[in-house]
Amino acid sequence: MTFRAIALGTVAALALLAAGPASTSALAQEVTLRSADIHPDGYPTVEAVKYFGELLKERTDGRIAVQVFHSAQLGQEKETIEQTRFGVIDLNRVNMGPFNNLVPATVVPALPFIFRDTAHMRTVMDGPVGEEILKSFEPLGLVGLAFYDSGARSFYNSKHPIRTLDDMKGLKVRVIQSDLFLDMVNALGANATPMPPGEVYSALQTGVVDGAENNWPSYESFRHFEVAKYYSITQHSLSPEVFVMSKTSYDRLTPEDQQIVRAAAKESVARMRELWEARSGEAEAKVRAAGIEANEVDKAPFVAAMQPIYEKYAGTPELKAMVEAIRTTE
Ligand code: BDP
Repeated sequence: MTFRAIALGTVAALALLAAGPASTSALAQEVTLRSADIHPDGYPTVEAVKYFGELLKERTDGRIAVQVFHSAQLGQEKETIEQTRFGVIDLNRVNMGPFNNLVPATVVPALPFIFRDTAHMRTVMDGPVGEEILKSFEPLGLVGLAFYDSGARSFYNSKHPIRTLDDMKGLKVRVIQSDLFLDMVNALGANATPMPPGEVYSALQTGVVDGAENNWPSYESFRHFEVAKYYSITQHSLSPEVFVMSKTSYDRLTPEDQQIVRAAAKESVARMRELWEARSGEAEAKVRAAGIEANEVDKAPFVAAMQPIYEKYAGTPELKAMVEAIRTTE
């Protein structure tokens, strides 16, 4: 035996001795799952995932914990999606939008005016269509766990209120990095510019873009209301949030723990809905008090202009059936 081999063997033996049999097995079982979110601490998605973590901890007697890295600490959504696919990040809360180019079925709930209202969206996402979409993440190396509310997305900009399609003409509008969002906005006559959310504030400030589109809580928490004061209530997309787990991380869990994870994620949905309702009202009140100008919009011309999107993005028999299933859901 060479000196090097003896030395290494000794180190290994000492390490085992130091750890002791009891603590070795406890260590082997304890895991902290790392979860990504671009939103700040306190935002409903961040709090819902923390709640999921509390449920996990409780139900596994502390063996499984969750740490939420909020405020894009782990990167912007496109990057964290990649890292979650390859198991570098265990969990991720992202909008459907950044998944649109990767998972065709995620396009459907993001389609313009597909849902009649939030209640309709919830019923659909809680039902068989939602289950089918959650399963569609598997080929990407992800386990779809749950959908979270994201309200309705509307346009805002620094130039003028949007009342008619004419007001969209030539407007430079930031969109999610998704071909669907790009085409949706171009179909209205604007010039869409895909960009990660973290770059939008300065793009609005410097005039690289004139506007963007988002729900009240994001408009408020990204502070876009400071640099784009015209908020026009088009509510063109109710694209929900999705909570996914890396398949690599999921496969490391026992079947029992996998069930605990799935159930806890589903249970966090109700908590998320309460948090969302409260935050939406607060965010809207806050930006209105800050002096933004909000206006209602006659949606009919917007609905008509966006029709071609359906053929292009949901033209396959499977996706057409999904659209039909949504339309006929009471
Ligand atoms: C927010 C979503 C977030 C998206 C962001 C965006 O919660 O996941 O990244 O919109 O517009 O509403 O990029």
